[in-house]
Amino acid sequence: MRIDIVTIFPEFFSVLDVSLLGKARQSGLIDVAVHDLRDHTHDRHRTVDDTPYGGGAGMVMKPEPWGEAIDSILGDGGDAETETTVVFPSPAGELFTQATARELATARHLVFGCGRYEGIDQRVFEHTATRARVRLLSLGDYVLNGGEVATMAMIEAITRLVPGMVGNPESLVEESHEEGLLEYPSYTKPASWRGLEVPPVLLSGNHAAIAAWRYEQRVERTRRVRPELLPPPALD
Ligand code: 97T
Repeated sequence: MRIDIVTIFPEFFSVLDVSLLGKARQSGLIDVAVHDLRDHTHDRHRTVDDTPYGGGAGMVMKPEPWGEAIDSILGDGGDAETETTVVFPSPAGELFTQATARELATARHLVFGCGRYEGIDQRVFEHTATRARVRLLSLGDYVLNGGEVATMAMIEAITRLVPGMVGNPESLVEESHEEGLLEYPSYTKPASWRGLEVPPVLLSGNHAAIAAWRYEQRVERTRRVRPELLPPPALD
């Protein structure tokens, strides 16, 4: 998988070298390149934003540097690059979920465009959509200063699903959200700690009883903290 990141804070992504991703990068499984949006400006001040048409607070990112940066990554676009998905993290996007991560983990080429929070000129999305699949994706209902942190979270969620990334494939499917339920509570030794006991069923050696208890814990925890994840109750 090839990943290109466009940002005004390229140094932010240096952590990719030391994280789990570093190994995958070295092995050639995942190839990440970070691009400074300001390298695609041509004025003395390397300007990437301007005041919004129609007025209002804040600044909007200018289309020209984005156009050049996207051109340089996609090539000059003789053939429509259908194999590429360009992701713009945005509070106005559709929700990024485990299903989105699973889908994007099959892509050959992902591009992440990190905008500042006031946003990017709308025509950048329209123009990029003529060259690649474009997705505006939100991590959730809160506001960040820019797309960088959201991009890091999405890259981690996506790349850990790329075949060959995780040693034990079972550890991928059993985790929270993979079956639409939250994870069961985990315990390790000692069996008694500061007066708190590990649930006896986990020490019983009864694998069917353990599996049933864990499933019950997942359903109960999901009902308690994330009821919207459960299927609606039957009407009859
Ligand atoms: O708040 C943002 C600003 C810029 C880019 C993305 C975001 C965001 O993404 N998920 C939630 C908020």
